[in-house]
Amino acid sequence: MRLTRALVCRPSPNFADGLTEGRHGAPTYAVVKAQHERYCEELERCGLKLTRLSTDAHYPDGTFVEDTAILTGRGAIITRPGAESRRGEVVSVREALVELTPWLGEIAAPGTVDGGDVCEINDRYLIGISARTNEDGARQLSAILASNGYESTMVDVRGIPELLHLKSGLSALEDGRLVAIEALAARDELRGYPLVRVDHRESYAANCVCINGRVLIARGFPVFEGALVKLRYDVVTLEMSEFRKMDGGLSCLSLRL
Ligand code: CIR
Repeated sequence: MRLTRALVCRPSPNFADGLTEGRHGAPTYAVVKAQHERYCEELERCGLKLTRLSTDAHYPDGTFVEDTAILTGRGAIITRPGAESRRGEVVSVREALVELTPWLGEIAAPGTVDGGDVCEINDRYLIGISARTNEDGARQLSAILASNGYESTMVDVRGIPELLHLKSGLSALEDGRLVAIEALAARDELRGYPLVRVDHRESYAANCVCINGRVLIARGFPVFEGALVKLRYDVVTLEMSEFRKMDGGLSCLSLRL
């Protein structure tokens, strides 16, 4: 499906106050801004028109817009983020999506879902159960998807401590291949999909994004980049160091439709 638009949100000056396990040090705001601008330029180069949500200092994690909604080809679902500090982020996303999609579903309490736990491949949805997405939220999401004609499968990732979200270790490529870290590659739920496996030393790179024939990946992961090039993907690398420090990956910085 050709994508035409993306929602993004500039990082707030208090970006460093967001949630993080803190394994990679503290981000530098000037570099955060520059990396985000470069990311936005690349989305535009892929043919996407950007809707820029306004930055709100109440939500230092607000730049990770992907967690606030699930976009399908037919409509969208507003999530209820698992982290309480992030719940209010959905308000501005809902306002923007009302104009852009035919219908809006919603996850209700006590369910929680983060968009980072939802991976779409060929109109089927893999829904991660994680520290952020609970079983109730996953069941609600699955029911909304089913009533709109989409199948889904739950993937419990709570036993994989290095994963914040399912998509921290899994991405879908446009031709039906999945990119997966070793800890996910052997899972039954992924059986039948051709896989590009990501070596554990490069696991951060497994979160990547396909847009209109190009694959955007994090810079600095040569083995993974080489594997994609060998498979003839059109690869673009982006510096993501400052977002990684806040446990965010490439996909989390936009909602694409
Ligand atoms: C958080 O912990 O919620 C943010 N600091 C990072 C969220 C990253 N989102 C994503 O991977 N989908």
